[in-house]
Amino acid sequence: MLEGLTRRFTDIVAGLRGSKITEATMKETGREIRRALLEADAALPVVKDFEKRVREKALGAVVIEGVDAGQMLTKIVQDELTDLMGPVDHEFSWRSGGPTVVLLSGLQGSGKTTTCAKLAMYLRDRKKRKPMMVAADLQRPAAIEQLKVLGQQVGVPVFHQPGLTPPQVCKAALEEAKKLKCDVVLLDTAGRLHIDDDLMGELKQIASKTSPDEVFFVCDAMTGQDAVKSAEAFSQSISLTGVILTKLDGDARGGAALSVKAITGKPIKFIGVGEKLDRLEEFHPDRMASRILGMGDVVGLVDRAQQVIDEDEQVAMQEKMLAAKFDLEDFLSQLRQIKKMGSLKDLLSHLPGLGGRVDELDVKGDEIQVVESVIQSMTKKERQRPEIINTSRRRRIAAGAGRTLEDVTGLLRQFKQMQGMMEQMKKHQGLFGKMKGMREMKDALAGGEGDPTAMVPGGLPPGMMPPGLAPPSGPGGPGKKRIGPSLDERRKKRKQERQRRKNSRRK
Ligand SMILES: Nc1nc2c(ncn2[C@@H]2O[C@H](COP(=O)(O)OP(=O)(O)O)[C@@H](O)[C@H]2O)c(=O)[nH]1
Ligand SMILES: [Mg+2]
Repeated sequence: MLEGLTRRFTDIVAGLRGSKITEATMKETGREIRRALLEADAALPVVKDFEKRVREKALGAVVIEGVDAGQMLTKIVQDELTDLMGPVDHEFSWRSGGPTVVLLSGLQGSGKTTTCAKLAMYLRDRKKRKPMMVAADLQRPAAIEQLKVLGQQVGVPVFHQPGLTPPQVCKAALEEAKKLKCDVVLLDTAGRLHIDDDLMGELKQIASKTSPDEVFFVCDAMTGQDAVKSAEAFSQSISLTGVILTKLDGDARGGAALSVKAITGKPIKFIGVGEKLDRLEEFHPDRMASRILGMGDVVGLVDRAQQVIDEDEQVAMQEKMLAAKFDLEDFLSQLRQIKKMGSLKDLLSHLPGLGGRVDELDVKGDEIQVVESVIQSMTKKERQRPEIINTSRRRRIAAGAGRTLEDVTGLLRQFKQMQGMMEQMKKHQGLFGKMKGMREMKDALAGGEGDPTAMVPGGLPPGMMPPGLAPPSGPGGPGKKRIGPSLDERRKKRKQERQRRKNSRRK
C-alpha cells in the first residue's frame, strides 16, 4: 500500500539528515516533494498547494536545538498530509424512526458490491446494527446472484424483487426492512459513468425515492486521478456524503487517497484493503500519513487484532504461558489467529521503517502453512508433550505433512526455545501479571484517552506517576497495587457484555 510514495518520502527525509532548513534546501526539497506527489498521480492543484504549504511552514518554523531538517520536515509533512486527507469521519448519520439508508454509487468494477457486504459486516459486528442489503443492480444478470452469495457468507438478508425497476426495488426494500426490523439498508447499485444520462437519472430517482442518509462514492484507488475525476463528476449530479476508496492494498502510488478529499470536498470514510470481507477499515488520515512517511501504523495493526482475535482466548493463552503450560496445540491456535489478521507481508508493512520496503524483504508467506501442516500431522499426545517426539516420530510427522525432516526439527527447536522463555516469564510473573488488554494498548499507542502508563509493565513507580494518575494506595501497600481490573473482573465484564449483545440482538 502506497509503497512508492513511502520510498520517495523516506529518501527525501534521509537526504536532509544533519542539515539545516534554508531557502536553498527548501527549494530543492520542495521540488522533490512535488515530483514525488506527481509520480503518485496526485492532482496538480493539490500538489502545488501542498508544496507551497510545506515550504512556508518549514521556513517559518522555529529551529529547535538538536532537531535536524529531516526530522522537522517529517513532522511538517505529516501534519500537512493528515490535513490534506482528513478529517476523520466515519460516523453515519443515523435516521431515527426508520431504517438508515446508505446508497453506494460508482463506476463499474469499482468494488461497490464487495464494499456493500463489507459494510454490512462492519455495521453488524462493530456498530451493533441490523443491516439489510438490496440488489439494485439490474444491469448485469449475475449481479443479484453475487450479492445473494455475499449475503449468505456474511449472514445478512438480501432483498431483490424481479419485475421492478431499480428505484422501485429500493423503495420496496425499505418496507421489507421495516418488517424484518433491519435498521440499516445498503443499496448496491449498478456501475455507471457520469456521462450516461439515463443511468444517472435512475440514480437520482433512487435517491429521491429513498432519501438516503449517506451517499457514498465507491472508487478504485488504483485508478489514481481518474478516480478523483469521476468522484468530482458524480458529486455534481448527486449529493455525496463521502468517499470509499477500494483496492488500496494494490495501490502503490496513492494519488487518489491524496487528492480525493481536496478536490471533491467529500471525506474519505472507509478504505478497502483486500478482497476478503473483513478488509474494510475506517479511514484515519493521521495513520495513513504516518505510513506514507515510513513510520508505520501500529495503532491500525492493534485495531485489526482487536477485530479478529478472540480476547478471551488470548487471556487464557496468556495464563497458560505464564504457567509455562503452553503446548503445540496452543501454538497452532495462536498461529491461526495471526493468519486471520492478514498476510505476513501486510502485517510487516505496518511496522515503522518497513512500509516502503517490504517487497525487498525475503518474506516467505508460506512459513505459517509449513508450521501448521507439521503440527497437524502430529498426534494429540505429541502436541501436548513434544519432548516425546524422537527421530522416528519426526520422520513420520514430516512424511505425513509432506515436509522435510528439517522443517519438523526446526519447529521443535523453536518451540523448545519458546518454552525456555515461558519458564523465565513464570519466574518473573510479577512483571507480566499486569499486562493489559488490547484496547488499553491501542489507546496508549494512540496517545488517546487510555492510561498512558498502560504500556509499562506494572505501571510507573509511585514517585514517577503524574499527579492525578497515581492509584490510591489501598490495603497491601503500593507493592501490591494493580492498575486496571484483574483478569477475573475483566472476564466477568466481557461475559456481561456478550450477554448484553446477545439480548439486544434478540430484541
Ligand atoms: N484487492 C482488492 N480487491 C477488491 C477490493 N474491493 C473490491 N475488490 C475486487 O474488485 C472486483 C470488483 O468488485 P465488485 O464489488 O464486483 O465491483 P462493482 O462492480 O463495483 O460491484 C472484485 O474482484 C473484488 O474482489 C479491495 O479493497 N481490494
Ligand atoms: Mg456490483
